[in-house]
Amino acid sequence: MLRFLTAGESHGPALVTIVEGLPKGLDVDVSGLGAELTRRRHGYGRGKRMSIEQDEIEILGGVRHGKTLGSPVAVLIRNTEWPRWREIMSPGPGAAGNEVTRPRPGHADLAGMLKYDTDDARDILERASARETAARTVAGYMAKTLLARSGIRIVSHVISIGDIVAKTSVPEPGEADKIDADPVRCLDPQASGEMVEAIDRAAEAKDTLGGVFEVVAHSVPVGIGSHVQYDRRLDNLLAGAVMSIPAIKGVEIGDGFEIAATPGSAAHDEIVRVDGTISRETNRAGGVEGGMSNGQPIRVRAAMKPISTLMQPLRTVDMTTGRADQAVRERSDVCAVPAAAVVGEQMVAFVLAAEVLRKFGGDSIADFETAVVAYRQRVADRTGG
Ligand code: EPS
Repeated sequence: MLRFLTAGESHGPALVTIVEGLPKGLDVDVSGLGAELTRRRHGYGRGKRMSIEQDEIEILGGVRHGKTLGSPVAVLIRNTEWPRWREIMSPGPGAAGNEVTRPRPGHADLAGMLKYDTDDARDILERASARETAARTVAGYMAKTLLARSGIRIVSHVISIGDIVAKTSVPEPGEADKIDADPVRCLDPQASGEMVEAIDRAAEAKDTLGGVFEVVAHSVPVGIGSHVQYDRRLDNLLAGAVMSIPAIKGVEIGDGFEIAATPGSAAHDEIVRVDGTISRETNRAGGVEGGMSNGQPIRVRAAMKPISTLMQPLRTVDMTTGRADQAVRERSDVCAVPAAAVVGEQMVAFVLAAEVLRKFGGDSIADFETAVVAYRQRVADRTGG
């Protein structure tokens, strides 16, 4: 079973990721990890910290001479912000300061203060921070490396920011660099320019913006996931994993909500035979039918709410005085949809890696590859592919 855990606070000394269940012999190196972490820091609309911060990575276990050992892989990402927070966030004795007593509507602050019985929402928000997604990216990078060995490629792009909607088609893996080069990771140049302007306007108005991104997984073999139990359905696993990204409020697979308004005759992907090969002309289902991959590209979209830290704060109540007040202001991002799309890739990659490993097993990467190749061949023999 492939699994990962993360630990660490946003302004604590470091983040830690432990990934267990990877086969032996997978390439893992600090420069590859670093490049993936850099992709997540980019994107127009992010706060100052993202330009200051360098993700300092150290592999602590599970890797020898650039390859996994089959044992748990542990990775440390030092927070370069830590020296400024040494006293306030000290795991040992320290000095109080910068307490957050005025919870932000939309953030974990209030529910966390009540649940964990604290007057300082910093106890909550330091972990609820999007910083944690850097640690997830470590796990996602390893998942992607494994998926690449089975021919699966993942790409993401931004569909909308605020009310600006891109005119785009489903991106191919070969377009990944072009998407990364765009300031908002959008394939429609006109919409991209308008998104940047919308972010500038929001920043000026001391406001924030959300949006929608899409993650696409190419060349996923048919039959990943299963119809037999609710917790083995691939769409369940994908939706849950993507929904777990901070600030995500909606997830759809394929044409999702749009399909609900479409008659059955126009909602499905007819099965056709072209030059002897069984295939589909459309992909409304987003590559998943009956809880299993169907061999088409898997498309997962997510809606991100606007960031809840506002420079023009909303109304709240100070939890120490009980009086009406304004929510706390903290340095934050104006828009993090482009970065969230990169995190979406990580979560989709992790779910797919866990499910392909469940199907194909293998303690070594060679065993894994042999099983994948044999299965793909069997399916191709049946479908004429
Ligand atoms: C965040 C606020 C900002 C973001 C941070 C998430 O950090 P800071 O409070 O230090 O300015 O930059 O995102 C990250 C640090 C990251 O790595 O994604 C928040 O309040 O959630």
